[in-house]
This record gives sequence, structure tokens and C-alpha cells, in this order.
Amino acid sequence: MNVLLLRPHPGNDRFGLGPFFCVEPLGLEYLGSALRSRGHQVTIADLRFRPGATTWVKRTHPDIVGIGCLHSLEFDRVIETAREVRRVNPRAFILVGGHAAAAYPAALECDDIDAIVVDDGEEVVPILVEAIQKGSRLDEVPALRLRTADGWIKTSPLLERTSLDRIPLPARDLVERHRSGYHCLLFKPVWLIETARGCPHHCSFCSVWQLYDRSCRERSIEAVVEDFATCGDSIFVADDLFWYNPARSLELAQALKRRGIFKRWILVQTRTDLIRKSADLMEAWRPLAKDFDIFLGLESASDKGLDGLDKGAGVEDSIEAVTIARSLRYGINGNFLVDPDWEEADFHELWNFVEQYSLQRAGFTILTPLPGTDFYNEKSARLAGQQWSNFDMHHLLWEPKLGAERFFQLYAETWRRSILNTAGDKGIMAWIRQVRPSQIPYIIRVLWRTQRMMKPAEYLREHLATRPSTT
Ligand code: B12
Repeated sequence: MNVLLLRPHPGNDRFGLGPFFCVEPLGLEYLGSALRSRGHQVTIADLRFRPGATTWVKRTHPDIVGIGCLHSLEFDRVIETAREVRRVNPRAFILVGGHAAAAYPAALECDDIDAIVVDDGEEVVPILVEAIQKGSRLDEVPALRLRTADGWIKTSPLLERTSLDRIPLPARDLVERHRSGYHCLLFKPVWLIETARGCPHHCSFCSVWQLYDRSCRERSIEAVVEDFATCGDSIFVADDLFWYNPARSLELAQALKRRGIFKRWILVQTRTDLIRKSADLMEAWRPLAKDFDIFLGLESASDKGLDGLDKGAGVEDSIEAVTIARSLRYGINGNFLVDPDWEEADFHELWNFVEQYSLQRAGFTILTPLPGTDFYNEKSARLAGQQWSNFDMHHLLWEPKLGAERFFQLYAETWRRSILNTAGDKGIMAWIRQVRPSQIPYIIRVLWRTQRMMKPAEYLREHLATRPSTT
């Protein structure tokens, strides 16, 4: 079968770190690899670059079109893309999958989509493609929401979680034409690598553990080493919780070292309490890159705040983690959550914490009930009428305690205290000095776009223009 896999443009990256990150569609590359190993023909089109869906459909004449949906904020764009594909090729079977699609398929159940995969794709997608090819029953394909003449039905779940070793390496060649466009912060081009999937914790705002029932799976050391060896110099590790399994992480660091891996930059995401327990492990990993950044879920400046998010770690963990990581020359990026129900004093507490521990490289997102979480179900009555593109963690989804105008003044002030404020401690020249001359236009463009986050009026204008008419 001829399969076209599409990564839609997310549509909404006016706020947040969108301009700083553009990462390859790794999930689609694993699907590409799985399908090719069964003899199917695969094209991946990343619609964040030209041309658009219509051109790709006309160019490839697909039997099946798979659309990736990682983030809830993309739901409407995914439906629009499906509609566009349907218009150009009414015969193609249209399938959607990816984290947000699996976590909350209800948002995508419409006439222009034929099926939604509600689990990982490496196993399910080849079964579905073969069933379509043979004309056999699709309701026997596992892990689907399927559109039928009688409405949407759910098929049986997979008997076991798909092993990450089922498909050892992604088909990266399918996106190589876009490589120079993939970037993270100062690093360009960038490669996304996954060594493990899932998280055993239960933070209230996160949909990952809820989708995977707190399970964690790991790729084999050999596959990960091969992936690191064949990717380029700047690596973003997609794992939900890096360094989760100490014995395996140590073995992996040693195997990478034996293979002679040394990267210009690696970024991983992990928890503060894990760093506190993992100083030895972190020592083993640090020599694998010139610059090594950690994205830490800092979330709150107080134990009360962390408890309220079911974080399972305290402020002492944050402070210790930052100290340990810095002593080993890791860069600390991170994120704090800003609650719409905050008082003025809560903002001041956050600013003082950021100042005291020099956390100006952290980002700040608005606490958002993401579909696929219990938090979303609890808040759903207050979310009526919200457009999906507002679920980017930079929009207010209900009236904040301080009123929208005051909230955005304080939220913008929070961002003004970060290194992204070019009128603050790190001016534009300091950024420019960190990149190659050829990247200067890129960094200027990105920084110029991010300055919007320091301006309360910009948020307020956006809020008034995009909120549901009933609020
Ligand atoms: C990399 C990443 C990003 C990248 C973008 C990646 C890209 N290619 O576009 C960046 C850094 C830009 C990013 C940004 C954000 N992200 Co993000 N991101 C991730 C992360 C860490 C990894 C995704 C990944 O590649 N995994 C590895 C691949 C191999 O797995 P996979 O994508 O799940 O693919 C498998 C299946 O899903 C399925 N599948 C995938 N695609 C398809 C397609 C079809 C057709 C089918 C059938 C199946 C299928 O099969 C694949 C193989 O098994 C996930 C965490 C996660 N666990 O999903 C968060 C995650 C998706 N992000 C999240 C969030 C919240 C955000 C932000 C809003 C955060 C912020 N602070 O601003 C922004 C949004 C930016 C914007 N405006 O668009 C949430 C989404 C929650 C939700 N319910 O919406 C997640 C789940 C993180 C979390 N723990 O909460 N993100």
C-alpha cells in the first residue's frame, strides 16, 4: 500500500516557546520504518514546511493518509487537514494517531476521519494497513476508534504494550529534506531520539502516565547506541523521564562512551527528586556532550504548590537538584506552572524563588487542564466553548482570580525576568555571540517573536479575541 504520513502545522505558536523549537516527527518515522519493513511505500510530509497537504496528496496518490496529532492544541488543525485530504482524494483512508489523539480521541471523531489509533502505532498501523489492503474486517484491528455506518466504535485493546524494540530504528531518511529546518534553542539542525517511553509518577497536569497507566518501556541499549551514532551533533531526547532506571541508564552511558559518542549538545527531561538520587549517573553521562542541558519540571516555588499538583517531590528537591546539576556543569532549563487562581503574593513568591536560585532560564506556562487527564474531566464544565488552539498553556481558559488584565500584567512580568527578555540581563548581542554567523538571522527572528511574551497587552488582545463568547 502507498501510505502518506502528515505532520500538520500546529497553527498556534504565537505564544510560548514554539518559535524556539521545531523538532522532527519521530513517531511518524517509527511508523514509516514499521510499514516499510512490511513492503509498503511510505512518504512523510512535514506540513510546517512547504508544500501543503494538497500538493503532497496529488504528488503521492496515497491509499492511506495518516495524520499525526501530538498535542491537544492541534485537534482543529488535524480535522482541517483531514478535510483537505478528503477533498483532494475522497478514496484515501484517513487515519489519525499520536499522543493527544490516543489520550482524547473524542475530539477527533468526525466524518473526515476514518479511524483513530488509541495506542502506539508500530504494531497497530501495519495490521490496519494490511486489513485495508485485503478488504478484511477493520473492527478486528486492535486499539482503534473506528467510524462505522452505526457511528464510532471502539475495538479491543492491544493484549500487551508494544515493545519499543519491535522497530529498532526510525526511518529518518523520510524527513531528511527538512533536516536543516529542525532546531531547538541555539542548536540547528537537531535530531530527536527516544530511549524510553512513559513515566511512573502521577502529576495531575500530565496526560502521559494516564495514557500508559504509569508504565515505562525502554529501547535496547544496542538500538539506542546505533541511533546516537547515526544521528547528528545536537540531540533532544524525547523520553518522558530520563535517568528513570539507574542500572540501565548507567549501562547506556557506558555503551555510548565505548562507541565514542561525543555530541555538541544533548537535552534531556527529568525530575528534581531523581537528580537528587542520581549524582553518580549524572557524572557518567556528562562527558557525552560539550553542552548538556536538563529540562526540569520545577512547577512551583512552594511545597504547597507542588503538593497541589501531585508532584511527589518538594522544593528542597528542586534546590538540591539545581545545585547538583550545576556542580556537574549541566545547564538548567525548566518550567514553572502559573495558576489562574493565583493571588499577587503567589507571583511574588515565584519571582523571589527564581531570583534566589538564578533560574532565569526557566519558562512559565499557565496551568491548563489537558485532555486525557482527570484534571481536564474535573474542569470540563468551565471549559465549554474553548477552541482547541487555546490549550497551548499560554491562554487563560477561565476568568482568573485577579481578572484577566491584572493576571496578564503579572504573567508578562514573570517572563520579563527570564533570559528571553532582550531588554533584560541578556541582551541581543549576548545571544548573537553564541551562534555561528549564518544563524544570526534565525536567532534574531526567534527572539523578536518571543518578545510578545513580555507584553501584557498582547496576551489580553489574544484572550479577548479567542475566548468563547459566553465568558
Ligand atoms: C517532542 C515533544 C514536543 C516538541 C514537538 C515535537 C514535534 N515533532 O512536533 C516540542 C518541544 C516543540 C513540544 C512542544 C510542546 N509540547 Co510536546 N511533547 C514532546 C514529547 C516530549 C515527545 C513526543 C515524541 O516525539 N515522542 C516519541 C515518539 C516516538 O512517540 P509518539 O510521538 O508518541 O509516537 C507514537 C504514537 O503516539 C503513535 N503515533 C504518533 N504519530 C502517529 C500518527 C498516526 C497517523 C498514528 C496512527 C499513530 C501515531 O505511534 C508512534 C510510535 O509508537 C511529548 C511526550 C510524549 N510522551 O508524547 C510531549 C507532549 C506531546 N507535549 C506536550 C505539551 C503540553 C507541549 C507544549 C504545549 C508545552 C509547552 N510548555 O508549551 C508545547 C506545544 C508547542 C506548540 N505550540 O505546538 C504534552 C501534550 C499533552 C496534551 N494532552 O496535549 C506532552 C504529552 C508532554 C506531557 N508530558 O504532557 N513538544
